[in-house]
Amino acid sequence: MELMTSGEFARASGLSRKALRLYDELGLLPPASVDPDSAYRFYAPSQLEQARLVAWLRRLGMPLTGIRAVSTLPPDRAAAELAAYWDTVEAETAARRELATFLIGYLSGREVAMSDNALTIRYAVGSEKGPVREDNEDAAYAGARLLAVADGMGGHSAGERASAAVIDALRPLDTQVPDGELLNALDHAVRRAGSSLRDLVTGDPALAGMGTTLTALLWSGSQLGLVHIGDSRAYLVRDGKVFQITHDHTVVQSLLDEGKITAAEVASHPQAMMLLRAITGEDQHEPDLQLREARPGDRYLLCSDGLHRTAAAEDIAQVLRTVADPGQAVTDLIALAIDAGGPDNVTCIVADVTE
Ligand SMILES: [Mn+2]
Repeated sequence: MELMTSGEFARASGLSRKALRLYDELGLLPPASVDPDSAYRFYAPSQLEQARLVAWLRRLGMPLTGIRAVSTLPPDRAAAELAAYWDTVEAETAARRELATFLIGYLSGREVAMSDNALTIRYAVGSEKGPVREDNEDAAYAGARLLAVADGMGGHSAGERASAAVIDALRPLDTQVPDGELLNALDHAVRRAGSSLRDLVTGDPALAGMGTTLTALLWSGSQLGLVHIGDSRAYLVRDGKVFQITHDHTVVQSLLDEGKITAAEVASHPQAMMLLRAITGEDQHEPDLQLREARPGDRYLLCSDGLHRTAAAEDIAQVLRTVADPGQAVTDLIALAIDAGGPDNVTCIVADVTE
């Protein structure tokens, strides 16, 4: 068989000699022979088809390892490999398109339309200072895709500023977040919230010691991301049963978990109010993150400790099970806390999942 010089082969294949040298270096198209003295490269005419295919696959953007595999296969198997490669590209592109659309909405603060055959939520929110406290340090947000409760602490308005800053950091998430990104988006928002509290303390050292809890739910399709830090709570009502789905980050809860105190001793414990984790201006505490499946008929309650420390668990459950309208349920829950003396601010969000 007559070999072709690299110049002849370049002309016949429509590729430059530079490209042929590159393909050789990359192991995509080794020459049929190389002169040991001159290092000139020679190609077989039977390599022309492979050379043209390599050039096409490069234009397609296929990675080198894929090109190496496909370009040496018989045509029917090469076609099948290529089809499989392209399916992967389209799936990845669809996921990236969703992520890009979300980021455009997130950064611009504008809702960007995406296909959404999701479940929707019917929600209501309420927050009361109560008769004892001078200020309301709780903050809440309720929107079509995001529900959040934050309970600030720090005194002299610092608690109010902490809870408000954290809600502000969460608010841009009330847009369509791709379901694969729910927990990333929540984690990112909590880190942003921590940074904004650090900035507040740097700007005004009198705010040192400020902090806040955060319990928030973020929806996408039928998936639900939950972020939680501190002693606000989330409950799920499903099939008539009430489940607490967050774990308090408190000293007493960990003593209870370790069996060192009993449930009856929790309320009267001297460290009953002390948090182990919160979003603060000083330390970066890790939030709990959970991914959950939402079902039509589910009901969620988010509340600050002003409800669950003050009202009896069975009374809260009774309202959640029997009061169908979310707005009325919020009113009734807040009334439970106020009727019990309302020693703390009380904030509730009730959300029903519907088709
Ligand atoms: Mn509170």
